[in-house]
Amino acid sequence: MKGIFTALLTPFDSNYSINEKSLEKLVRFNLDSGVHGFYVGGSTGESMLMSKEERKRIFALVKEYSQGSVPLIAHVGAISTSDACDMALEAKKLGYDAVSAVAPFYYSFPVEAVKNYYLDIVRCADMPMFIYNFPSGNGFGLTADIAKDIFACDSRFAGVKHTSTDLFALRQFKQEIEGITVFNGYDEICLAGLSMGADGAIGSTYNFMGSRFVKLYEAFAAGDIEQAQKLQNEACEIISVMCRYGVFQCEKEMLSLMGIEMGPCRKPFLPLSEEGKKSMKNLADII
Ligand code: MN9
Repeated sequence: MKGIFTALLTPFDSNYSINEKSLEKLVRFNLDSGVHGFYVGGSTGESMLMSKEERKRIFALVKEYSQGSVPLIAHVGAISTSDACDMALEAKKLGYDAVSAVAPFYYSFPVEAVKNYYLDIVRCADMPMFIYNFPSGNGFGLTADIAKDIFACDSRFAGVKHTSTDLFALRQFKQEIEGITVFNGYDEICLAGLSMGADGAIGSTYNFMGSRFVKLYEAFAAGDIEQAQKLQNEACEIISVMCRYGVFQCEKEMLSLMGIEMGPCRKPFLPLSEEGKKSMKNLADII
């Protein structure tokens, strides 16, 4: 697995229920834009604000809508090992290609507990596993030493989704763990991640600008750094504005303007401000 993977958003209707029609459109739109795979039910998909049953439903819908055309990674991370295992079993049953999980959070679990959590999931899922490293989101930072220790326990550990600006750590994962696949996690440093050895990138802004990042990925692979930088720099300008008003809310607004009704983010996310909506309108004209 490599290339540009969209971390799929979850469209909701005005009652905050999953909007299945829009999800189908979103999957189709992304396939048309050429992305190489989907990361389903991650942070971007608001999975932490959804029930286990809803998360499983999303897995099933995306599997159905994408019709086997690209690899699918199911994010099953949860605070509880048994919930994560339960969702991993479902992903396996549905024919997903891999699972991924953020470290368990809230109780500041010691490293040994985090390690056991990952081992439990990979054993019950019996499929390739990508550790989701998101230190600023959940307080647990994966180091190359910890990763090496975990990966040595089971050959089904496939890689890391590295949502961190620490690109030295990304390099160390690649350097110290043979055969590992690393996905860059912050879209605003996609090119930097690739240049440090990332095999691809998983991100939220690919929902609406997947084709731009596919071009960036291809330009980088072809050694056209100038073109890759141009595409990254323009993307950074767009992402800067989105960060100001709330990334997921802005992405949903942008897609709604593009014709895919995405609805609001679930509470406690704030609704997008009027100023944010205006900015998205202006951006939509130049994207
Ligand atoms: O999945 C996303 N990570 C989070 C990756 O949202 C935590 C990124 O795509 C960011 O949304 C994006 C904006 O900061 O890079």
